[in-house]
Amino acid sequence: MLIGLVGKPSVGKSTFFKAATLAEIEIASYPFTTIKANHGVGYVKVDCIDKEFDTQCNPNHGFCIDHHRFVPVDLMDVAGLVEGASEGKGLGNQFLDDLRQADVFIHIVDASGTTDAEGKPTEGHNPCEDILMLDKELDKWFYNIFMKVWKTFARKIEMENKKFSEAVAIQFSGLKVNEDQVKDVLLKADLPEKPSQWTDEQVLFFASELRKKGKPMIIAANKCDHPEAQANIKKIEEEFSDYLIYPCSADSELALRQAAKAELIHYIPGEEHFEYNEGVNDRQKIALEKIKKNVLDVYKGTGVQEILNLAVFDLLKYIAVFPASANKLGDSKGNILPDCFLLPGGSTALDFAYFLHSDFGKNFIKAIDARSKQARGKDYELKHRDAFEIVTR
Ligand SMILES: Nc1nc2c(ncn2[C@@H]2O[C@H](COP(=O)(O)OP(=O)(O)OP(=O)(O)O)[C@@H](O)[C@H]2O)c(=O)[nH]1
Ligand SMILES: [Mg+2]
Repeated sequence: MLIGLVGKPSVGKSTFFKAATLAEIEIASYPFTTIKANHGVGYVKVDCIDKEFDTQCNPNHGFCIDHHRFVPVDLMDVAGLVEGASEGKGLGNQFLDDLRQADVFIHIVDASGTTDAEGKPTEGHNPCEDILMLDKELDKWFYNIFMKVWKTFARKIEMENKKFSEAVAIQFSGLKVNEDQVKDVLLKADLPEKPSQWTDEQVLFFASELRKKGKPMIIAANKCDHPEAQANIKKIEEEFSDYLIYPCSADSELALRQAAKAELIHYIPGEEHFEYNEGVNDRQKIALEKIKKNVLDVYKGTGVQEILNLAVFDLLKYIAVFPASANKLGDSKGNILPDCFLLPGGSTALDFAYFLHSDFGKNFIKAIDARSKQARGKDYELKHRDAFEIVTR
C-alpha cells in the first residue's frame, strides 16, 4: 500500500513526511524545495493484542510502544503542485506520474493562510482555493491520460464487444483503478452506453469520478498551530462538508518525535500527552510547552498519526491481522507476535492464508482464532485486530 502526500508548494508535505518517517530530507520555506519524490516508511497505529495475552511483542517490522503497535506503510512525498501542473506548469506533470501507484492521497493544505497559490509567503490566503485547484488538476491529469487513447480505445471495445469496466481497468491499470471502481462510477453516472459517443465533458466527469474512487483523499489542514488556522479550518469544513478533513501540525509532530528520539521526552505518536525525561533544558521546555498549549491541548494531538490511520483504516478500509496460534505466540526464534499485516477489508481466512504463502492457501484446512481457539472455515471474514493460525494439509 502506498500513501501519496500531495498539495501546492510550501504547505508542509515534506515536514509531514519527515515527522512520519524521521528520514533526513529537505524542508524549507521557499516553493519547490522538493524536486525528486521522497520515498519512505511511515506507520499506522494499532492497539496491540499482546496486552490481551499479557505479554510484550517483538515486531519484525515497525515497533511497539506501551502496547501501541506501529505497522509500516509506504509513504511518498512529491514536488508541490500548482495550477496548470497537468499541462506541465511548475515542475510539470512528470511527477504526477509518481503518484499513479498511490492507493490514497493525503492532501496537505496550509490552513494558516500564509502561503499563496504558488507557495510564496503571504497573509490571509483562503485555503479553500487550494483544495479546488488540486482537485481540478488531479481530474485533468486523469482526463489527459484517458483522452490520449479514448477514441481508439472506445472504438476497439465496441467493435470487439468487450466489457467496458474490465477494459478500462486493464487499459488504465497503471493508474491502479480496478473494475469494481469503474462499475461503481458507471452505476451512479448517467453516461451514454457507447463510450465513443461520450462528449469531452462526459469523459472529464468520468475521469473525475474514477479519480475520487480510485485515489480517495483526506485533507490534512496543516499548520494548525498558527493563530489564523482555526478560522480557516472552520471555513474548509463548511465549504467541503462531504470531505474527510483533519487538522494537523506536522511541524509540532516532527519536534515531538525528534525530542522523543533524543530521549528528552516520552511521547507515543498520536497521543495528546508527553512526559519530560531528565536532562531536558529550559529552552527545550519552552518550545515543547508551546506545542502542548497551542496544539495538543487544543486539537487533542498533532493530527499526523490520526491522519495516517484515517487514510488506511477509514478511507481504504484496511484491517490489521496478526498471524498467531493460541498455544504459541512466538516464532521459531522466540519473537512474540512478530508480524502484523494490513489486509483489505473483507479479506477472508483463505485470503489471509494466500497472503502468508501460496502453499498455505492451496493446502488450507482451517483457521484457528488465537483468542477463542475456535476453528473457522475459508470464508470467514476477518476483522480488524484478529489473530489467526492457518492449519494446512
Ligand atoms: N507553523 C507551521 N509551519 C510548518 C508546519 N509544517 C511545515 N511548516 C513550515 O512550512 C514550510 C514549508 O515546509 P515543507 O515541508 O518544506 O513544505 P512542502 O510542502 O514540502 O514544500 P515543497 O517541497 O516546496 O512543495 C517550512 O518552513 C516548514 O517549517 C506546521 O505544522 N506549522
Ligand atoms: Mg517538500
